[in-house]
Amino acid sequence: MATSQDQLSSVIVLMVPFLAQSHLNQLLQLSHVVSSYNIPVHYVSSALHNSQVKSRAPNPLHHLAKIHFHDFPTPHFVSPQPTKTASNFPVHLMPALEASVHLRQPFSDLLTRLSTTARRVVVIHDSMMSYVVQDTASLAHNSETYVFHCISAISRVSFLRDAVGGGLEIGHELINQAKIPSWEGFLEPRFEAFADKQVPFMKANKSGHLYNACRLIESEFLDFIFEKELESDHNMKLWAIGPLDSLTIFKKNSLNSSDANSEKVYYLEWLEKQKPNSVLYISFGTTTFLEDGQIEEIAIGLEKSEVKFIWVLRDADRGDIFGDEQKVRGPQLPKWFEERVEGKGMVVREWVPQLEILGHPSTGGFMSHCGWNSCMESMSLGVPLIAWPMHSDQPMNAALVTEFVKVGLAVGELGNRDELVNSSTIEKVVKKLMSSDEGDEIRKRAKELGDELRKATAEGGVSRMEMDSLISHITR
Ligand SMILES: *[C@@H]1O[C@H](CO)[C@@H](O)[C@H](O)[C@H]1NC(C)=O
Ligand SMILES: *[C@@H]1O[C@H](CO)[C@@H](O)[C@H](O)[C@H]1NC(C)=O
Ligand SMILES: CC(=O)N[C@H]1CO[C@H](CO)[C@@H](O)[C@@H]1O
Repeated sequence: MATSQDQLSSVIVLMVPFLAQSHLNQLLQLSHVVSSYNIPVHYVSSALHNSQVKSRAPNPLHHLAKIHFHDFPTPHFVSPQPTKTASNFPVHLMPALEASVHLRQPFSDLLTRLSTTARRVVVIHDSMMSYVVQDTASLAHNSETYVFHCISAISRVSFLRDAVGGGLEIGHELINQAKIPSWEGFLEPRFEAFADKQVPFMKANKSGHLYNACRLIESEFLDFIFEKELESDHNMKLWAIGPLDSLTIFKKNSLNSSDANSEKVYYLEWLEKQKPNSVLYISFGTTTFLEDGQIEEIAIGLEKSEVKFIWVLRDADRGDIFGDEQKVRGPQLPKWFEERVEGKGMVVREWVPQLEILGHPSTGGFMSHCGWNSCMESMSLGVPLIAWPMHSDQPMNAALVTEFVKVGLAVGELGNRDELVNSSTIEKVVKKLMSSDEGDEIRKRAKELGDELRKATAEGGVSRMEMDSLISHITR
């Protein structure tokens, strides 16, 4: 087979995501953006996780066809049921996350093969996949490697501050503020051990860093991070390419499921009938485990608030989301609940198109665990949040939303994770956001931010310019 001159003069991109839903999703979104510039994109993961990210993609399917998925096997891993942990971190996912190290050899083989077909191979990998891509520079001399950071800039700042011990060396007023939470206590040792395995391979042979963060929201935090990166290597290339969410990547209309499938799902149909801004959307993402007692407090609080709602109530993901175990129990609601709230609210137990719910005019608030994807989607769609962070970077995202950007309310004080959040706390915060003047003010700010973010990602906006700059650099 002859390799044409065209192919050799080209640039191809290999995306290497970490094997957790929120990470898989972000690099898939970046894949869509990069491929929209007519650059071939290869998405490299385990067969299981490729199926997972495709099955949950909110994007029209024909877009997925433009991306080359490479499905690699991983050894069998156990897929235990989620449980309550002291940190709230989903330790039950660790066997699946740890299986990622087995992608080192298949990735190397693929890289070696593809590097002969292009002028330049650009590897963009999750920071948690540094171990897997460690051989890139030695295997492919025409390669460049970029680290993709899936967390907000404020979370990264908190991490850097923790690393120097409580801000000792950081002579920066903003960064030392107590209202930026520390990561301390929000991870588990087993995950920290996994992250430590990445550290030796995080810095060497990297051409740059990409942050899924936006100057409009986090400019001071980004300045701080970029300054630190340039101090240690003044040639480092840095971009803030966020918000990378599907709304900003595809036109809103093409996310409208009624186009593809004329029968609207029941909860969207119900949403259609509600007043503007009257419905609270509740979802705690794919890694939150709630005890039955906590679910009951939420149920009582919601009923007492008399606010309309759509509550997505699902078990946390197992390591293998397609395994039979995933379907076993499901979270338990109090028996009385669904009958008593009939007409007032909906409990949904399936995977939902979150953007369609958030983008609907009837939706006026989002009670969220504050995963970074959820925060960006809510901010992009101008929906204010009730922040109920659980673990990892979620407390920092919650602080960003409530204390800095001021488009949300906190459900309560952090740090009381052994106690349940009681129904009266939930009732109060729900009423405050959904039916008070203060709530209306916050909603107004959220709408304005949504408008600005839409401009940022349109032609000439700050985020679009960063993306254009990244693309022209890798194709130079
Ligand atoms: C979705 O598409 C349907 C049919 O094309 C249209 O009637 C409806 O207004 C659209 N909804 C949104 C939110 O864009
Ligand atoms: C609910 O929790 C809040 C905050 O911890 C506390 O101040 C309040 O007294 C509790 N209310 C009830 C009824 O237990
Ligand atoms: C091929 C290449 O550039 N390898 C380099 C990767 O980084 C290590 C550590 O800095 C260098 O020793 C290698 O030469």
